[in-house]
Amino acid sequence: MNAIQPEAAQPQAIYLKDYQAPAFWVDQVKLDVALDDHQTRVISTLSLRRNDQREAGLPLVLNGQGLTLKRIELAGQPLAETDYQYQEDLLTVARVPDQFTLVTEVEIDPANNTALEGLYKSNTMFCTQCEAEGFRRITFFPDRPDVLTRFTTRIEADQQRFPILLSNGNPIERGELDNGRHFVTWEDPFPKPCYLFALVGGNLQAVKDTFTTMSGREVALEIWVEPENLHKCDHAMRSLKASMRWDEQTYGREYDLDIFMIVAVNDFNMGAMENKGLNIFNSACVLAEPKSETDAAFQRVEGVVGHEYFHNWSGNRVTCRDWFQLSLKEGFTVYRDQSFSADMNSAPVKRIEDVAMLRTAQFAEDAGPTAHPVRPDHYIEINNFYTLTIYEKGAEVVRMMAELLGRERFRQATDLYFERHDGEAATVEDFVACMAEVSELDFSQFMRWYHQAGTPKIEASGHFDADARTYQLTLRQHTPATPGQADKLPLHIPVRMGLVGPNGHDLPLELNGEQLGTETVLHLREAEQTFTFHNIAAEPVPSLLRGFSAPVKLAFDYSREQLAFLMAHDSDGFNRWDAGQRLAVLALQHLVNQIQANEPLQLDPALIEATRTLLNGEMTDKAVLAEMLRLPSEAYLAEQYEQVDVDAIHKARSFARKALADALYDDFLRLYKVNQRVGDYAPEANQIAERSLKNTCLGYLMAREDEATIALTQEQFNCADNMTDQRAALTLLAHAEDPRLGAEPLRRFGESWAHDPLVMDQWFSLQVTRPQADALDRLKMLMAHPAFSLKNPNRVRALIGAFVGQNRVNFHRQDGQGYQLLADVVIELNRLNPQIAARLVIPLTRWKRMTSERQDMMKAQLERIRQESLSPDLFEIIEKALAA
Ligand code: B3K
Ligand code: ZN
Repeated sequence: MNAIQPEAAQPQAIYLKDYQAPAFWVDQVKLDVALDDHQTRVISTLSLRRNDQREAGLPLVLNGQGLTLKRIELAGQPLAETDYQYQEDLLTVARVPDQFTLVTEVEIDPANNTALEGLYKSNTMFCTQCEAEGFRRITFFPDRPDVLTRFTTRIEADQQRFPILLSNGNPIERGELDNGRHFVTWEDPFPKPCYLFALVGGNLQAVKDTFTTMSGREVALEIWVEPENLHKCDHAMRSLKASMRWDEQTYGREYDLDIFMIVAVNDFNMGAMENKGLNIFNSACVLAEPKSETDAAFQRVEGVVGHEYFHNWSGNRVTCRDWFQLSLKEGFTVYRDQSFSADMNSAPVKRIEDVAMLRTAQFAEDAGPTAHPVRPDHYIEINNFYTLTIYEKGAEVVRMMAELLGRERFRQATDLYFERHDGEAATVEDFVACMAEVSELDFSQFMRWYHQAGTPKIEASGHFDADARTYQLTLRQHTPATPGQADKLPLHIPVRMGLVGPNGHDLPLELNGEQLGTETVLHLREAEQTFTFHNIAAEPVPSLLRGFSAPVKLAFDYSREQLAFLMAHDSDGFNRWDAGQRLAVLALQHLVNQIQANEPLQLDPALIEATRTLLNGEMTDKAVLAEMLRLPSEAYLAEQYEQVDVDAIHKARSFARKALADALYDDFLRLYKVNQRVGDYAPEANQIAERSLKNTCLGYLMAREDEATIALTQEQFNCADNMTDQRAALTLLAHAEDPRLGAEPLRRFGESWAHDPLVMDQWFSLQVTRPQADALDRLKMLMAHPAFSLKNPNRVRALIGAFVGQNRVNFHRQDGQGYQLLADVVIELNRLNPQIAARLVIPLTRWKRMTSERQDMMKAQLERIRQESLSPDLFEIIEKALAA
């Protein structure tokens, strides 16, 4: 009774406009899962009921992928083979009553599931990943988010190998069976879509705690890990409790079940998953301990624990009607986790980091062949749409609405949304309707943010009229064409701004006879709009898009003096940083020009002076200072060009680092020394800031590779009592031009951490991000390392992902070997793990931005991949890349 699989047909697109409500509801599902490595048996009992909103007499159609069907019974009677059909991943029963019970028994093979979707094995444990469409790999079901069902799950397994058996909700029964097996039954009182189902079986241990909710209920908190990781859970537990309190205080959201569990697994496609009451995490996003994890890892854990916890309301209690609405839960939840992290740490730095990421990676997505709107209108493989556009740009869209409403009304609007749609599957329109209702604002033009892909560009210009005492600010907006969307309409863009007067203070703003204080939000709605400010005595410097109030590219022809002035005086911390970035971009672009013209290189003295001022200034926020000292990344610089010269950009940036270090050696050294901590390590904001500043300084000093700095770096590597400092030093040694500097430390480090996969991921990464020409050879060597496996996504990301994404000069080697290696890996991963393959290939799809010889080599590799029998994931991406 195996599925009949026809010859691979071309994968078809699904359209938002074709949405129809489900033909059947599932009031209840009882699952009975008998775990076995290769022959797991799943018996499901579905209580089905016809949706009376749909046409009469529709057949029952259930999803099911790769299932071996053993038994099927309708209303207690076995179905004859002529009564149903199982083909092309669909089980169809033509004639069914209006209400009935369907029992199916299937067999699946978790140990051979390398796609890591559905039920699979990671090390010695069983776990699941069902979002978006993994549940159909476990049993037959209407696998769509608008079918909400009550789940009861009985799990049985060998007691010795799998003493811990977990699922969603509360445990209601457990017992021992013959043959050394046992079972536990879980019941989830909240109806949920099947993508939130989870199941875990393993030899796990837990760190336990409790949380008392705002209404006084006690919730049991458990973090389940393999025994060797028990000492790495404290930070996640602290973060969980902080998240729970924060969501009560900030959004009035209380946790609903009596137990909340997190499980750490080593093999995971994404960061984590918000399954109801049973979050499953990539171990890299939950485990953290000072000796083995860096400050960045601690912050990642806090952010991801928060994100998944916040989904309990934004995603689980109110879920999505269909996958086109993905940003409804993801954009909103990212906005929530960003605000949470901002409250827990340095808020300006959090904003700077988020924007830096958006402006490099998301803007690049917007400008490439896979560009799509925050709410796409079609897709082939939904897993390809867990993108920066859905998540990060989606969060920016929510942030703009929060900005438009103001804190209090935004809270009223989210209260209304949670209350009105609790227990429902909602749409983006439902969410925006709550914003509109509470604020009485018109969001119809704003909705274009959800429909139009691409990064809008605002060209701003100013005109000061001394006689009339006016300052005219003209804003022109334009969104470039993206695949499938040639013409764009003007968006409603909130532009937060101020005018900085010659004394460095914000001027009072008078617009259309209205006094607006010293800062205001301009509403740009037309393609071009001019705003005239009155009573302006002297020429101001405009500070535009404060706090990055909209996800756009803003161009204004600032002079270097104006940028240095804003760097020093802008009252908006974000724009002070941004002015510094703009100044650095100008200086680096100038170097790129010199390189391309074969001229001698000279770094803009204005950048040196601005940096000197920073190093000697009064800035108290060390975390912001560290950010301000950081030069724009090569990826961000690349974004400034239509046609990217990777080698020139790399050379320019390296030259600038060295030039700054030469000119400001004493200042960097002094700051490095001043920021040596006394006392015990703690992953708390002040210390994190200090380490970040110290290691940024050391990074500059090491650009010189002089003896004194080498000694300093070696000492830091040898004596550090925490991974942040140790890894910073190791990276500098391993990236040094002289390969001998890194050799011994790398060997020692690799040996002492061989037992810890998360640290080994770092060890792999920092070797292949080495900018020198031997990086590709090292990559090949490391791929042959016994600890490397294409089956582990973290390892693949640590090695191949890091090389491709963070080592631009070497990925884009002139001989094309970087491209070839990526294509080789992608072809292999296409068979093993299509999701990871489709993600990894993205840099190759951005060929259009490269110079022509590189374009040809990149396209040749894409063509080579296309020759394979492709998964829908890869098919969709490759087709888009080659159609561009
Ligand atoms: N919702 C999950 C992502 C699932 C990915 C499916 N391919 C994690 C998150 O965003 O919280
Ligand atoms: Zn999420």
